[in-house]
Amino acid sequence: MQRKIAYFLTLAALVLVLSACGGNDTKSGNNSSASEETYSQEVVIKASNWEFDQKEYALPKDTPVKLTLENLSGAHGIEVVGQDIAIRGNKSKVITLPAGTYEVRCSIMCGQGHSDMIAKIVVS
Ligand SMILES: [Cu+2]
Repeated sequence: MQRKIAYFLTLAALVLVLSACGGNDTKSGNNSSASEETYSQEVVIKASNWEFDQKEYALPKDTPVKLTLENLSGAHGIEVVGQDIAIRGNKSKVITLPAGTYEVRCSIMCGQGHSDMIAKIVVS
């Protein structure tokens, strides 16, 4: 009888240890994805048919910034010319740029005004 109790206690302890490990795994996973999302500010670019809400967007240099594209009308994307930065649809991306002026264009063929959808990102 005592052996059976000892067996169950061991089993219970094992289950506790295993579930604790599982919990830690999930936590560390969350932490690492959170650190990738660390940024100092968010810049929202609003796109509609067929323009961006601003001609220029100011960003701080060498600083992670969350760049968000919001489609108010139509389906648009953005690409930063000469950089490996592209966002399609209503999404965000954390980017870091050195000082400079960058051209932003719509990256989705969205209709007659597509080629007019150009803005600047000024990083300083
Ligand atoms: Cu377009």
